[in-house]
Amino acid sequence: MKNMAGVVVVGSQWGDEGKGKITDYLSQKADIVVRYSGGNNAGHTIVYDGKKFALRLIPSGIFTGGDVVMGNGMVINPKAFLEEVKYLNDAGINTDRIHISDRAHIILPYHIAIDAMEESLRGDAAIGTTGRGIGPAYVDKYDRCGIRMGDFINEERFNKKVHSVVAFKKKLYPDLDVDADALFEEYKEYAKIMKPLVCDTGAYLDDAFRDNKKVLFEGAQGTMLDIDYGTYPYVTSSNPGANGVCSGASIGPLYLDEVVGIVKAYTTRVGAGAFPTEIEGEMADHIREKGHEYGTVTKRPRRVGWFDSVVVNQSRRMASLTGISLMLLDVLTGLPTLKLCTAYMLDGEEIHSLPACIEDLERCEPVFEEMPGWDEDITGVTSFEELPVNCQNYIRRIEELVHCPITMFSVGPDRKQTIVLK
Ligand code: 2SA
Ligand code: MG
Repeated sequence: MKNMAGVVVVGSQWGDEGKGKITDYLSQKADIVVRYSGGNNAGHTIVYDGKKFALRLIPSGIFTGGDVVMGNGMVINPKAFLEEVKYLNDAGINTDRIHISDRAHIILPYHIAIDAMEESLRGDAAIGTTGRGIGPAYVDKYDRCGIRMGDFINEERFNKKVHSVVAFKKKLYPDLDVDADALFEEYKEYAKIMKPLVCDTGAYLDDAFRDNKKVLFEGAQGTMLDIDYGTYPYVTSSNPGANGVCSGASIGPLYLDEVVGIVKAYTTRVGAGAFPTEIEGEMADHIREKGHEYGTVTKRPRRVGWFDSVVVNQSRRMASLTGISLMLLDVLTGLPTLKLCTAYMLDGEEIHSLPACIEDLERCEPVFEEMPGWDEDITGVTSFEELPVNCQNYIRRIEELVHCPITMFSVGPDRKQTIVLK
């Protein structure tokens, strides 16, 4: 982080690139850390004080002592939020510094029920959602029947809204089993606890920027899960990339100075959907085990593939990445040959960006280039120069393919294992 005001950290593949780690690292220099999209479908793993923490909703910056903001672009499950607060408080971490947007939408049990119903109705075409009610909560937002934090913390308004929305939903989904009275009774108690944290976070951030505060925006998931430019329909229901920051935090684009793309040295995805560089069998199992590639929230095994520069290049374009942090390099140690996807072949033509239609993406054949791997243990290196030459070459080749400098790389979970390139 240079002399910046706003820095964005975004996942530049399908999520789980290690954003939590880099946000935690960069947030040491930030006054405020903001989440602007998604909800408890995210899973950010952070090692703090030698202990491993998994966060779903609360920004990773909670560990560094600054303020954290949960922006209007988020969908927040109050119950899950309070569980996470308790989890942090039990570990001695203060959570009074959380600011929740009065415009953020809440997730209620009927969203979770609808998520499950829709996934089972989709059968073979199921998206493989995290089952947290994310999609249905965003549907309500855009259908203009969502309940926002500002309404939620006003008992009378919440009571009125929850009854009218539940009645509306029951007409749309006659099988929906939800009791508005019971729901109100339970959730009004959560609202009371959350009320002191709720404010106009857009105004709060504007004041902070004008006060020359340093603000870090923490993306959730990854750009390939973007509702507009991701691998639709196998995406999440928001704009998790840098493109979501302005709308999801209600700030203008000129406050953003740097966008750091978090990129794995290979590729993973959870859930269904096209994945051109996917590998299966022993090699995939090896990478999955070595990289602990299991969902933070759902524990689902992640699908594994080779590095895909078409994906990262598209993410670079969507987010105007100013630098890349290359993660989990150590996982590739010991592999004799590494493959890098440089383009796709579709109907006999070489293409360099993802086709819009999922059926076409499914037909794409990756064009691979091979590079020799390295055997040396790299988990203790402290500079680029200490890396084995084959590893250096791998990094340099990725830079060329994605047209973006690699400014950091990571060789293990510890803060010390994040190396900044000079
Ligand atoms: P949803 O629940 O509606 O957002 O699911 C839609 C798609 O988005 C994918 N998705 C994710 N992909 C990777 N990581 C995510 N977060 C958790 C983690 C996932 C977990 O960090 O490990 O624990 O399983 C995440 N959240 C959503 C999802 O797989 C669907 O493809
Ligand atoms: Mg994750």
